[in-house]
Amino acid sequence: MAKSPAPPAVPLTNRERPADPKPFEATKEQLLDFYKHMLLIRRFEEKAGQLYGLGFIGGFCHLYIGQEAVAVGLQSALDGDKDSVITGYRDHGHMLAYGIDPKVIMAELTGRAAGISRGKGGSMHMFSTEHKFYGGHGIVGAQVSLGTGLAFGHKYSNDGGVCLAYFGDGAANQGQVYESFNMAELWKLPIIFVIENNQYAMGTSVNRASAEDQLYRRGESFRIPGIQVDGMDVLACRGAAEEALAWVRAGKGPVILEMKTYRYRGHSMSDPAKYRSREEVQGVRDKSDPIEHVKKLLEAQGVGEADLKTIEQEIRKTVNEAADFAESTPEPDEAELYTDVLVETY
Ligand SMILES: Cc1ncc(C[n+]2csc(CCOP(=O)(O)OP(=O)(O)O)c2C)c(N)n1
Ligand SMILES: [Mg+2]
Repeated sequence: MAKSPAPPAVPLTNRERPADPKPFEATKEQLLDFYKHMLLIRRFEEKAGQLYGLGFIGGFCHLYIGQEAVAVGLQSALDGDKDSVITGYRDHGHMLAYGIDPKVIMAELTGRAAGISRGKGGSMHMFSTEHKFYGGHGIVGAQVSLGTGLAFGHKYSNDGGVCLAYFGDGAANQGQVYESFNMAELWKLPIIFVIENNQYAMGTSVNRASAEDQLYRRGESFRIPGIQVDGMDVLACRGAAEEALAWVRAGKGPVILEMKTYRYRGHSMSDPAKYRSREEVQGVRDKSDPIEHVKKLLEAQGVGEADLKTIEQEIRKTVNEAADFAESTPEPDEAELYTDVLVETY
């Protein structure tokens, strides 16, 4: 017998969804704060790239240059006492956005005892439980399930917190992401799924790898609303965070934020970057650099060249001090090989 046609799906537009975000109306002080944080991430990452080249940093190292507005804009909206964050291996910027001391982050990169994971995690495995920052993960997509667990924890203990789980456009094609979406919506978990769509997963562009490349729609079959955001504009990022947080805090379940961004550097320090042209990268830098954008807004608000230069000098000094510290502070004691190792079952 022929099947009767399925009833038409309720279009998502008829369901309640978060309000369309507006650009955040920042005061001059807030704008300066965004600028300083983004510039710190940029200069820190440039220095990390240099230290890698000099052999001070071993293993993998993924830089966040170009994506600064995402972490700074979103995390500036969080409640530091309650909310949690989890991300993948491109994690230095997310830590700096919290205001964590650049020295302990750089010392982690160089594998020193003073590093934030005591030199045993390196670039991809940084944690700060003090800030409710749960890493730093090298398995693509794993942080989405772990983040869903963090959100379950927030709900279970009724602590009012929201989890911000960042992942990439490549990770968005991982199976566990969709198992997580299902549980998160089913149980109305307090989580914002942040897809940092920097257009590439290693050397594969999002259009080449994704049947649905409008990634904010990836939650449709789970009834999770999605919002596409200009991830090169820190005010748009903050504005989107405000709407997403209001929705999630009201107990309405998860939201997906697709942040349209771009990474200027290779996937990692060992990427030959043969899959895109220099012109493509330069074009984005020239047209939509997130730091230049805020610099122009500050200039329009009367912040002079001299003030901007002073900020730049201060940040360079901070980063140089972090690098000096990371090069000279001691490596972990050999006995550390036997600490933080799980030997029991649990
Ligand atoms: C489960 C798993 N598969 C493959 C890899 C290898 N790998 C590391 S990063 C990466 C690309 C991920 O790209 P994306 O999610 O877009 O994040 P981005 O690097 O752009 O931040 C791949 C395939 C991995 N680490 N884990
Ligand atoms: Mg990517």
